[in-house]
Amino acid sequence: MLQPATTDIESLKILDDRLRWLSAWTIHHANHIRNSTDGLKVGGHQASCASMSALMAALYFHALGPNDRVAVKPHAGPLLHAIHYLLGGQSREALENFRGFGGAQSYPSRTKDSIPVDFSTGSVGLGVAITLFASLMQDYLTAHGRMDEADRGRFVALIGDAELDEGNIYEAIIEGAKHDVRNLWWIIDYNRQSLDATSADRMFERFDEIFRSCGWRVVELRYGRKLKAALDAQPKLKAWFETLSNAELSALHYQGGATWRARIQAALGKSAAAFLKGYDDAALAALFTDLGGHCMESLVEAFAAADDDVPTLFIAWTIKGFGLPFAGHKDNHSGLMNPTQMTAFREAMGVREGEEWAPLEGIGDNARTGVEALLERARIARDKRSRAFGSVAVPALPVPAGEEQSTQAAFGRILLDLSKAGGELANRILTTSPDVTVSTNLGAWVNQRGLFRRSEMADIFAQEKIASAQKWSATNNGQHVELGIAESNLFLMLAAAGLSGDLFGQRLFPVGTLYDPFIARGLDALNYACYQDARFLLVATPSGITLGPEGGAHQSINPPLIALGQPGLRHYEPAFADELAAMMEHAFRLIDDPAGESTYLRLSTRSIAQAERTGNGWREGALAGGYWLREPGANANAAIVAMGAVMPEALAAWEELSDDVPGLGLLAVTSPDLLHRGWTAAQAGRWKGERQPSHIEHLLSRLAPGAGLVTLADAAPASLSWLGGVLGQRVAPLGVEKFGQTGSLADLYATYRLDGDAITEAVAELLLPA
Ligand SMILES: Cc1ncc(C[n+]2csc(CCOP(=O)(O)OP(=O)(O)O)c2C)c(N)n1
Ligand SMILES: [Mg+2]
Repeated sequence: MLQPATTDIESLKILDDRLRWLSAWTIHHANHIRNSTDGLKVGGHQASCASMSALMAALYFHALGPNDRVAVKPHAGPLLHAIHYLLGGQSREALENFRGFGGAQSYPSRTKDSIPVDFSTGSVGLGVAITLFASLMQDYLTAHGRMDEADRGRFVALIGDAELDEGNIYEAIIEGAKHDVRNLWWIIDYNRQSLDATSADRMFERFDEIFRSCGWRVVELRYGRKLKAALDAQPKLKAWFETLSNAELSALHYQGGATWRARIQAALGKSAAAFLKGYDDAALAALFTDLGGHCMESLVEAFAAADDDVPTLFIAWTIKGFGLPFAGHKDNHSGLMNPTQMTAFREAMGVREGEEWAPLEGIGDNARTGVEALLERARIARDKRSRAFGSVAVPALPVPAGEEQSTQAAFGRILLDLSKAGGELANRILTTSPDVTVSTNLGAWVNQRGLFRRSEMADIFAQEKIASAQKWSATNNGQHVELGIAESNLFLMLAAAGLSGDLFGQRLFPVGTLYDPFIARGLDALNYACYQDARFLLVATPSGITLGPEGGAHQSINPPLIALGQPGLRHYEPAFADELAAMMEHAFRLIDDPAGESTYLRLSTRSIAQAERTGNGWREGALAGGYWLREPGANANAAIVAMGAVMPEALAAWEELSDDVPGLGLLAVTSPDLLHRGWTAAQAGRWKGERQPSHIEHLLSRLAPGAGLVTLADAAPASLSWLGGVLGQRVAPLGVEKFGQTGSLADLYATYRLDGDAITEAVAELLLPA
C-alpha cells in the first residue's frame, strides 16, 4: 500500500479546512450579503457540508483517479463548487451567485452547472444508485470492446446517512449482486442526523448486514486516530461511549467539553479521573469529535486499503456541522451561522476580513507548496469533458408487413429486422427490461442478440433440449440487460446507459420496456434520468384499457398526462406500424443529437387494420404530433380527434357520420406532448414578433372557427381535451377516467364510452345549435 507523505496529509488537512470555510462562506454570502430582490429564503446547508469536507478533500485531492466518477449528496453541492474553485475550474462570480440565476446550483447539476458534475443529485437515493448502473455500463462497454480496460474508473457515491432509508438503494444493490457489480465506493457521511432530527439507532447494525449479504465489503470508520488511541487505553470509557445513542452523542457534541466531562464523571466515577485530568474542556471536546470521517489519516488509509474492485461501503462517522457553532444540534440541517458566528468562524479559520474568497487564504508560505502540488495533481483528473454526439448513422427502419398489426408486435418486429440487418445502430442498441422482456415483445431481439452477463450463463433449458421460444443464455457480448422487477432500477439503468456518451465517450442506444401503468412506479427515477439529459427510448406496453381481459389492475390512464408534463421526454402514441417505424427511427436520431431528447412510446397489444397510404405526406405530421387521417372539408363544423389504439372506432364513426356531417375530418394525434409544446412555443414566439403558427394551430385552422372536436383516447380525456383551447373550438372529450374492470374490448369501450355510439352522440351534441 502506497503511503502518502506526511506533508500530503498536512496539506489535505489544510484543504479540508479550506473546503469547510469556502462552502460555509458561499452559503453565508448568498443568504446574508447578496441583495435579496424577492425576500425569499435562499438557504443552503452549512452543517451538511461541514460534516463531509474531510471526506471530499481526501477523495478529490488524493484518492480519486482520472476516470473515477462521483455522485455527491445534494446538500454538499457547495463543497463540490469549492473544490473546483480551488482547482481553478469554478469562478468567484458563480459562487457569489450561489442559488441565483445562472450561478452555482443548489444541488450539483450536470446540465446547469459549469463545473464537471458526473451525476446530478437532488432527490436523495437516486444519485447513489445511478453509480451502480454506471459501473455496470462500464463493464458492458469494456466487455463489448468499446472501452479499454485501462480507462476503467471507480464510481463513488457520497451519501447522507438518512438517504439510506430510500428503498431504491436496496433495489439497486440486489440488482447489482445479480450482475456482480464492482468498482464502487459508497461512502456514508454517518452524522446520524437527518433533516428533522437525529436518526434512529436501530438501523445502524442492519445496514452493514444488508450490504454484506449483497456481496459488499463494509468498512466502518468510527474513530479517528487520536480518539481510538485514547479509548483503547480506557476500555470502560470506550464501552460507555459505545452505548451512547445517536441523540445523546449529538447532544454531547453540541454541548461541548464541560458536558462531556460531567457525563463521563457521572457514568464512570473515580475510574475516569486520571483520564479527565489530562484534558481541559476544549481538548476533551476536540478529542471526542475525532471521528473517522474527520480524521484525514484514517480516511486516506481506508481508501488506500480498498484499492481493488470489490464494491465497498464505507461508514464514516462524522458530526453534522463539524467545527461550526451548531455542530451536533438536531435542528442544524438548514441552520445558517449568523453574521456574528460567521465572524468568529472566519477568525478561527485564519481568514482575514476582505479576503474571504481568496482561494489559499490563511495558508502559510511553508504549507503552500504542498497544497499547490496537491491541487495541481488533482486538476488534471477533473476537467470537464465534452459530450459525444452524432457518431452513429441511423438507417431508415422498414415497416413490418401485415394488414393487421398491433404496435407492440410491430415494435418487436422492427427490432428483430434491425438486428438481422445488423450495422452500427443495431450493435449499439442496449435493451433492458424489468422481467417483462417477453411480454413486451423484446423476446425475438434477445434471441438474436443475447443477454449480457460478465460471466457466461448457459441456457439450461436449451442445453436440455426442452422446447422454448426464448433463448436465454448470457455472454459478455450480449446486448440485453435483464433486470428484476424493480421499475426504479429500469429508469436508473436507462439513465446510466443514456449517459454513456457523456461518461465514457461511447454512445449507446438504450431501449427499455415495461408495462405502461408501471411508469408511475419509477417516476422520480424517470424524471431524474430526463433531468440529467440521459438519452433513451422507453417503450411502454400494453397500455390503457385496450389490454382488455388481461387485467384491470394493469390498465393505465394517466401516463400521457405525465408525459405532457415531463421535460426531456417526448411522447409518441402511434396507431399504425408505419407511424411506429418512423417514430423509432426518429427516436434513435434524437438520442444521438445534441438538441435531442428521450422518447416514450405508448404501445398497444390490439391488432388493428393498417392505414392505406397514398404517398408519404402523413409522415412529417405524425412525427410533429398529428395529421389529418381523413381530411376535413373547407370550414368543416366538426372533427373527430383520436389517438392510438382506438383509431378503428374513430375511423368507423367517421365512415358512419361523414354523409350526415359534411366535411367531417379525422385528426390522428400521435403526440399531444409535441402539439402542446408547439402551441405554447408559438405563443411565446409571438411576443418576440415571430408569426409562425404552431403545428396544431395549422391543423385546426382547417376547421370553422366555432367547430366542435370530439376527442378520443384510451387515456385520461384531459390528454386531448385541451385542444379546444388552441383556437377556441368546442370539445367533447372522450377517454377513460376510471379503471379496474376487466372485460372484452367491446364491453370496456361501451362502458367507458370509447365506442362508435359514444362518438356519434358526442358529435351530435356538438352540432346541436347552442
Ligand atoms: C427524495 C427526497 N426526499 C426528501 C428530500 C429532502 N431532504 C433533503 S436532505 C434531507 C435529509 C438528509 O439527511 P442525510 O441524508 O443524513 O444528510 P446530511 O445532511 O445529514 O448529511 C432531506 C429529507 C430530498 N432531497 N429528496
Ligand atoms: Mg445525516
